[in-house]
Amino acid sequence: MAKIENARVIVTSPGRNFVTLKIETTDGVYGIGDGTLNGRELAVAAYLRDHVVPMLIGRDPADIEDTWQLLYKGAYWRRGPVTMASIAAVDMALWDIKGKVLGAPVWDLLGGRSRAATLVYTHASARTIEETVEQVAQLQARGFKAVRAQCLVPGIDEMYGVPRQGGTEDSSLPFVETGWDTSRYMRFVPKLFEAVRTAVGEELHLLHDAHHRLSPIEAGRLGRDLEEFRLFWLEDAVPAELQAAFRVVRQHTTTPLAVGEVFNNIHDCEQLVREQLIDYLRMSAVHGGGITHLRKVAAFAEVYHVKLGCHGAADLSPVTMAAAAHLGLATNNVAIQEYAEHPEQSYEVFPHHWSVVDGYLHPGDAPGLGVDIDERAAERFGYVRSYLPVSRKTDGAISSW
Ligand code: GCO
Ligand code: MG
Repeated sequence: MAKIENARVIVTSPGRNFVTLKIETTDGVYGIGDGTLNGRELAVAAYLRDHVVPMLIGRDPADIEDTWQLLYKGAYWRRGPVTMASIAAVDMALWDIKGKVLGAPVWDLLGGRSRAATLVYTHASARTIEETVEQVAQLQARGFKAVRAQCLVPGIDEMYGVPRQGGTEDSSLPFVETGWDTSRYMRFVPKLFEAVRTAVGEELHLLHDAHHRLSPIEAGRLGRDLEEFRLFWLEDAVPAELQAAFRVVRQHTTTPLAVGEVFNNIHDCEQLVREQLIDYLRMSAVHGGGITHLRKVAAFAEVYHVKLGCHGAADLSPVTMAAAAHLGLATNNVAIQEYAEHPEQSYEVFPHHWSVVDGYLHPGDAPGLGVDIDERAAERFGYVRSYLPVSRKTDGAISSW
């Protein structure tokens, strides 16, 4: 029986920070998993190094479910993004190892193909309606079938989803303070989608992310105002710590609703799914406890006609994108996958077999997850302390970013 001989945490910043766990076995096989938690990377690195790795040494890498249960129940302290991202890193690495040992891609181990490839959506984001429309049209011309549109609201200087003047959107110190004004936003977004829909026609799927900034009744109103533009989804309209809040939103609009990129456990969405308050669940493999847990979440959601459209921002590493590609191919109720291109240097650090072609994500046929880490390249990009922006309303009160 092979044993886990060694496990190492690699923190690297090829354009942005990524936390990767590399597990090596006595048979000379290794696997990698993503544990990146944007803005809190070192908490996961320490949790893994100081608490998880010592528990792994000597275990059979084949027993993925048992290891998952050990790390979840064995910690006594359950859930939470740091714990679940750490478990995810171990889980992905063990699936990677299992695939390599058996000579099969992970999608094959998960039950084989349930579709040809997974539909992806990518981002258009600009500072004016005209520029946003142009970007959406360019992405459509590049073959994307689904595009998320975000645009700066006139009267707000900087905000989520829009490139900052002279800088990247997030990850800086001192952290950026952006502004927020709900009334302006609510008046503006329907105008944005009217312009985009008129320009690109009926076929393209359009999405929008409200990034947790509305109250339930405001979200109901916005959803209703957007109905005529037939969005694929309105995302994170309301913070979902209070799952029952979505009852109000649901009562007021037929715009499909997506939520859950900050969820990390099946209990975070239990009521949302059971009461059919949402259409799409956004949990990802990295923040949702790995492939093992996300599969269970998908199976639970399938019973209630809820589909998966997993988080795939650039702060989720190319390793998580690999996990998403394998899950998407093998899981019937995966509807779409978010795809944001990573900084160029990160593909040097993480060579991979997954690809996005003509608007669809393919995992490739390599054994395991089909993604690697070039440790020498990783060493060239040291960790950079970074923070997500924060947001204040016009009266100075902190709001959700
Ligand atoms: C999305 C997300 C991201 C998050 C980011 C936080 O829909 O892609 O909202 O943009 O803000 O992943 O780290
Ligand atoms: Mg989002």
